[in-house]
Amino acid sequence: MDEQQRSTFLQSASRFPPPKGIKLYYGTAGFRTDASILQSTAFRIGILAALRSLKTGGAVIGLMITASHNKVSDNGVKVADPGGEMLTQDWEPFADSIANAPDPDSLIQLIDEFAKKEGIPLNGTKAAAILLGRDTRPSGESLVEAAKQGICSVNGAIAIDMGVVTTPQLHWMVRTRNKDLQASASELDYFDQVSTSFRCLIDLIPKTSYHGIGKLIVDCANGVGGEKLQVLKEKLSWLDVEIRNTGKQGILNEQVGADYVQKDKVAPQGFGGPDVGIRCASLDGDADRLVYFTIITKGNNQINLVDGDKILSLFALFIKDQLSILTDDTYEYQPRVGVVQTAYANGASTKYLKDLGLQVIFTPTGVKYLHEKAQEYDIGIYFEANGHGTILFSDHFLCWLEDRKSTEKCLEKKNAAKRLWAVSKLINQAVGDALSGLLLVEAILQHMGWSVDNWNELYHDLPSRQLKVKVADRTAIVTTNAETIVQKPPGIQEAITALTVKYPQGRCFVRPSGTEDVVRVYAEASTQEAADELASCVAKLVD
Ligand code: NG1
Ligand code: ZN
Repeated sequence: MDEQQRSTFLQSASRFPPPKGIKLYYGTAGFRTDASILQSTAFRIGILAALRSLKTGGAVIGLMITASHNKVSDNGVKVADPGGEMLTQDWEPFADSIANAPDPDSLIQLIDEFAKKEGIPLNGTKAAAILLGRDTRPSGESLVEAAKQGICSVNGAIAIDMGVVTTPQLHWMVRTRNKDLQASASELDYFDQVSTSFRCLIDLIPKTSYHGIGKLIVDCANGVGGEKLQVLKEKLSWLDVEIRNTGKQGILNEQVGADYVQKDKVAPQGFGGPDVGIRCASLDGDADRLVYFTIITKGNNQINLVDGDKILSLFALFIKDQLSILTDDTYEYQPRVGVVQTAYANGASTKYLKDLGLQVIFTPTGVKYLHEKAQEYDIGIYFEANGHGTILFSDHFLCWLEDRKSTEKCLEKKNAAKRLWAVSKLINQAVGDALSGLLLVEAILQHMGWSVDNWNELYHDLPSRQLKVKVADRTAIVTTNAETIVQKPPGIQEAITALTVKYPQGRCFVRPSGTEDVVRVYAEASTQEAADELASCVAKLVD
């Protein structure tokens, strides 16, 4: 690096000293911690994002400031790669080391060494572009400012601020700008694409089987999803949707949102007796997770949860149906369909998907792993039980589909091709997206003429329980086999297995969270009491 670049780094880095005595690391979904100690991280990851853009030949890179479903006082920093997917895992160690560099000199040394190793030009001869976005957290504005200063301290790099957006919108813009060379892919383009493809799916519903499916009420976690869903509602004025928890009154993620509803299995605030039986959905704070639910009875907040596994099952069923209209067993091209889950997937969902004849694969927690796996298929469908997931289509499959869509003579087959095409446009192929996912659920339910109860009856969840345990050092727990087996400390796995075998259909695992300072315990068994008991016994083991 030349003297001018070094002195720019020195000057700017000295304005963002790192917090003392705290080790930060790029976890399941980027850096995430109390917002008050993230300024230096946002600045430094701004630099990293610019280097990533230079390394990828000037591709647009995304930098999102969000802590998703965490409490409002937290925030986070994560990077989106050129395809809109999470930052390549190869760069995470570099992210960790620069976030923790104690002073500007050591930071510059790390950048210099890394740039040399990766062959990244730091002389300003190449351009780099970073799209910035943030959720509605009050701390977001100053963290975006810090990230901008990091980006602009790299020769040739520019920052483009997209303002308050959902996480998936930012990932979509990054992907679209790079992939379609649509240099200006904006939020408006996102809304246009999503609403047009949704309308297309609805128009393709055979008139004979069209049924109205009634009102949908959406809990927006008091986050960014509220204002964005409002835009979609205005574009799709005939869509019967009521939007609640938009953040005008309540607190972000506090007793609202997809994480709360899925983990605690209760209705969010703002929902109650009059909503019994109505189809409801919850987004999380940055609108990348989606779950559905119905309130069971007046007077309590008990719900029937329709989680990410069931969304996955609905999508998989629809895609399989459309594919079977398009191809039969004798057809020369058989698209490979893969379904990707994590150990948190309810065992009943895995059985349902396998019984459908689909290939089911498991990865560790975190969409970066699921996404990577799903990319290996012509159609890769992935979901975490918490409602984060999407569908990926290979370029090869989309070329084939485009051809079938235009050349097919049989109307039924042509329409199946058009439906799959519309799904590929509606679903956000960069990352799980609660808004586009919600529209796809709504379109499929309308297509099937299904109520939320019909959908929920696809299979019955095995009773399960999730607990969080605060421990002194969660990193002491090391797991293997897609996080289902504890390797360290010794003896724990044997004890978990000994407890689990006592319960019919028992399954249990523990792992350190990558986003919160806790160890998570998951247990499943044939009754709720058994699942609760197994989870609490295992929680005591790790405590
Ligand atoms: P951690 O905290 O590592 O369990 C949580 C979710 C992940 C993923 C990330 C990112 C569970 C059990 N874990 O990760 O699935 O969504 O947050 O938001 O829901
Ligand atoms: Zn989220």
